[in-house]
Amino acid sequence: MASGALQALIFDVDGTLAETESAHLEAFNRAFAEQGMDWVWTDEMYLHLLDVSGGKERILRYWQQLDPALDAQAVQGQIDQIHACKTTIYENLVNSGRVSLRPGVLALIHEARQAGLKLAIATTTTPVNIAALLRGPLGEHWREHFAAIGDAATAPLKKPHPQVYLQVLAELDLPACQCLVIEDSSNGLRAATAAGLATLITTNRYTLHHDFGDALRVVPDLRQVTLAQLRDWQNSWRA
Ligand code: XBP
Ligand code: MG
Repeated sequence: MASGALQALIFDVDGTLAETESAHLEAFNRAFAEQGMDWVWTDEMYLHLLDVSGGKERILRYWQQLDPALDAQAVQGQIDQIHACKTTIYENLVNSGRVSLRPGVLALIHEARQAGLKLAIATTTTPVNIAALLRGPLGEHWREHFAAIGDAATAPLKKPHPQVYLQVLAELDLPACQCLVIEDSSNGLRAATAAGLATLITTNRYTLHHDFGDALRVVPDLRQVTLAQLRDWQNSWRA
């Protein structure tokens, strides 16, 4: 196998494997109500709040916008409680069939596995959310499809920090030049690029306006994207 040949695909989760953010938004608002907060995030607000990766970090940023004098440490316990409530609601929404994989995702996962590539996940979301999303389309043994998973539990420094991508590269035991990332957001692109990784962007309504200048390519979704196409793009990027 040529030294730089494509050996692994690394998938982001939210917005990439599936368009999850409207379900996340509903879960945040229902958690606020259950926790007695009079907050309601509109879709427009959430479009901007998504500039902050990580649900807990997003709640803190919003609270600090409401109260610039907020003592972040003093409210961290309450944020953790709100976020735990949100995660339970989100998991139930996904388990109820609210979210499906984006077009082309499952086909590419199967094609890559059949071609002997390693698959990995690098996300800022919470581990239970990954399981809830993938158990349906990939079955109970969904975890076996992935040689490495980096998430909010393994990488506390959230995108655009490269920590989760550096962790996944180490776990894959592959150089960045033999891997390709599939992402949806500028934070994700920045994190992957900082880890030396070529990144294909699949856009969605929450990220269409983002700066994707450093992307290998930008496509609307994976419907027209084959493994051969990814190899070509990755070879051109390495050249
Ligand atoms: C997107 C995120 C996550 C989700 C919410 O993750 O930034 O925070 O919006 O999930 P990805 P949590 O890196 O997969 O695009 O509330 O579990 O953080
Ligand atoms: Mg994403």
